[in-house]
Amino acid sequence: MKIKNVADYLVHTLAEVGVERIYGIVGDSLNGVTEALRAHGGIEWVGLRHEEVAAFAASGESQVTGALAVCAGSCGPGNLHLINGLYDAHRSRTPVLAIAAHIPSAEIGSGYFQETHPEQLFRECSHYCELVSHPDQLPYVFENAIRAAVGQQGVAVIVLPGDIALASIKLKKTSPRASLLPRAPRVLPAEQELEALADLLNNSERVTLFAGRGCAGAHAELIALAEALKSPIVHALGGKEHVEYDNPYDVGMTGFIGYSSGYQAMHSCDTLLMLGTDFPYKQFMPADVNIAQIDIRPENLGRRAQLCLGVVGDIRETLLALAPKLKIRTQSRFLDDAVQHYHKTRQSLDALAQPGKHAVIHPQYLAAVISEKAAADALFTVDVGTPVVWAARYLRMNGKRRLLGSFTHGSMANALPQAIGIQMAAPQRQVVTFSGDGGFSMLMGDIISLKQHDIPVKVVIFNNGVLGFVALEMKVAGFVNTGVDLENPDFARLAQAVGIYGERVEDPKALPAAVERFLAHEGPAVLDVVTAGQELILPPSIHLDQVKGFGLWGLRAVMDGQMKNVIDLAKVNLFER
Ligand SMILES: Cc1ncc(C[n+]2csc(CCOP(=O)(O)OP(=O)(O)O)c2C)c(N)n1
Repeated sequence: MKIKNVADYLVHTLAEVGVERIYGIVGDSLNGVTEALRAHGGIEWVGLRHEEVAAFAASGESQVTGALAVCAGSCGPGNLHLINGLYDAHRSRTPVLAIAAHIPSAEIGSGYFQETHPEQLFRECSHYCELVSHPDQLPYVFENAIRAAVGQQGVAVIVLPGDIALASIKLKKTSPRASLLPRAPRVLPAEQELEALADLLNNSERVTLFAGRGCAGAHAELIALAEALKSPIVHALGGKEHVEYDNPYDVGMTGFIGYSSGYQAMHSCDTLLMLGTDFPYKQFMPADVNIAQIDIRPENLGRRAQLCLGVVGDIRETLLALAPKLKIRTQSRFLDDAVQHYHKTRQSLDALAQPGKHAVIHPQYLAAVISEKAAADALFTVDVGTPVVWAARYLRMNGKRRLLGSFTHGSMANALPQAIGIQMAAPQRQVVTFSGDGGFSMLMGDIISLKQHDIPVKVVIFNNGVLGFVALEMKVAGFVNTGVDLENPDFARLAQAVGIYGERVEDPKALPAAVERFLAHEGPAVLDVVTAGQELILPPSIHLDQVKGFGLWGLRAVMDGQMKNVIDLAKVNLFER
């Protein structure tokens, strides 16, 4: 390709770092870039129906490939629409480059048509965000952006006025790939830190491990640590896919959507070791135990609980170096009790995931059926709302499956857009969403993109006719439900109108066969499952101690002085079953 202008050079640089596609919506100010892509021919333009979807798609892609993904929007409102997906990508710490096309450079500051200031707007959701106002800023601005996104794992934004994109350029070569894509360093704590950590663990009677997404790639080392210390392992949601499988030390989750076994294991230990987790809810952290933390980011240490020791290190590297310093414990009473508690909790959770006696589909059952029938290496995305809860509790991970969501930013409507990017990057894998009816309908315009680009994502809609998570929050806080009802169309017929497979299920008996048909369909497909609206997140048999100490609504309600509400909700749940 002949490099004539800034846009050509941008495309050439992106191809050099292995970018295969750009998600976005075209526009006048982007014409230079789209024309350069057309002329180059090596990078696909994936035109979508909403720029937020483009940013989420790039985020989904980069989270499964680990490589840089790219999205683009035209000037003003075009790139402004990227912002929520970019926040999600940045807070998920995944490398995404956004090209924010801009108004003509000579008009900046004149109150021009569509004028915004993207370099200010995207500052907070990026590591690097710069305006290109002269071709001589290249190659540095492009290269700096790529290195920032990849090296610091997050978003970089290039703000590019349409006229500058078309400006001539003399540069012909970019820096080689090795200099553009910095690899993560090996980060190992200093020897004295490792000694201090080993001392603390060796001198504790009951150690609980609390694992987050920073444990990715450290499954074997974590299990070895639990074996040496005879420790239960609790996980935060972000740790589920990396920690829960093939794990005899697993005692489940904690947090607002967690359950009692996870909570108790963290409160009945004498030392809690946090590993690669930035779990946000301080109120679930024990106050009167020793807490140590290992994290690759120093700023994460101690920001959720008071630590007796904070250690900077990569989890796998640190655990490998720590292992020879640990005394192997033989006494496993604490572990056994925690595991037994988990098995009981698990039984009560699994009892809820049955077809039930009435003609209503419980979302737990739907989640369990999908988990059973999906491919062994399926890639799941889950919408914020109760779909996250059902996925957290009923999706079985195995080290090959992945579970992605908007777990840090907490945005609705993430599942379908992220699935688009994931499926584009992994066309041979089965990609399944757990979509809320609220979340799906927020960005559902892009099922048209599934048809247009033949992206075979499988969309499961938990159609409960309500913004369910918020409805529950309102009940627990003692508010009358307001603004939560959803009047939905038949989403299966909507999908059919778009030209893709759509099936609606209302009868629990029909569900397993419908799920099989839906998953076996080769192209994009929507399964609209009418689920029970009033579903509790708390198991149905509530004991006073559970309500007092454990479980989302129990804990919250006690904090809010709303015990009566919890008991009322439990009655609703029992009655409905
Ligand atoms: C963009 C955005 N808007 C609003 C919220 C607040 N919120 C969190 S969950 C939720 C309800 C989700 O409803 P739905 O997708 O129908 O799933 P459900 O909880 O009913 O299963 C809302 C409104 C949010 N997290 N993100």
